[in-house]
Amino acid sequence: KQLLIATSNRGKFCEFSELLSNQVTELFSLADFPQMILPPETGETFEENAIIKASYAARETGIPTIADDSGLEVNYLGGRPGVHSARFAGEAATDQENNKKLLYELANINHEERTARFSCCIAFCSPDGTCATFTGQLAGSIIEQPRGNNGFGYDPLFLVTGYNKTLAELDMSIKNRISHRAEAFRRFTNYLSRCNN
Ligand code: ITT
Repeated sequence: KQLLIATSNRGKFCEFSELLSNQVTELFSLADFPQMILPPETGETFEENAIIKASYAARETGIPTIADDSGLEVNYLGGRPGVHSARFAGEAATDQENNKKLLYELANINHEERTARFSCCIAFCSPDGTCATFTGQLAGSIIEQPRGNNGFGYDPLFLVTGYNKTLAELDMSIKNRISHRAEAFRRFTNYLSRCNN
């Protein structure tokens, strides 16, 4: 079985490799197809964008593909940055710049009003264009100073509900049990095992 993980985000790719580590799958990444450029993410939902990425890559390569569209939804900000999480502070923004903008937008907002969630949608598409999607969420809140060095993106600012730690303070093995991406991935593997039986 072959599977392409269509993401140019290294943090996501590491998490998927770990999640897929005990599957008997020949894994491909976008590095195996350097000439391919994913289309712009013009969708308004995580699901639309995940399908845009996965269906394009599957059709171009002939390999069944998963793509992940994910982001942070902050209640006080009406769900922003949402689908714009990767580019919150601008087109080529770094994780640090995005985190800085988030702290700026939440300056002087008290702890109870800083609730947020991570959302993930994984699209699994075949070269013939058929797709299935799987979602996951993780509840938490945004702290005032970054904490921890693991993970990527907004992890250092995201205090996980029920843990006294940010996602960047948790080991990848724990993040990969509880995260939005892990939940969507579990639903994807359940689907695969139903299809194969
Ligand atoms: P690809 O489209 O190539 O997969 P991307 O980073 O552009 O990479 P998205 O458009 O889905 O992907 O944006 C997701 C952004 O949401 C990501 O860049 C982070 O800022 C944030 N994000 C998603 N999952 C996260 C996680 O587990 N931890 C921290 N931040 C996360």
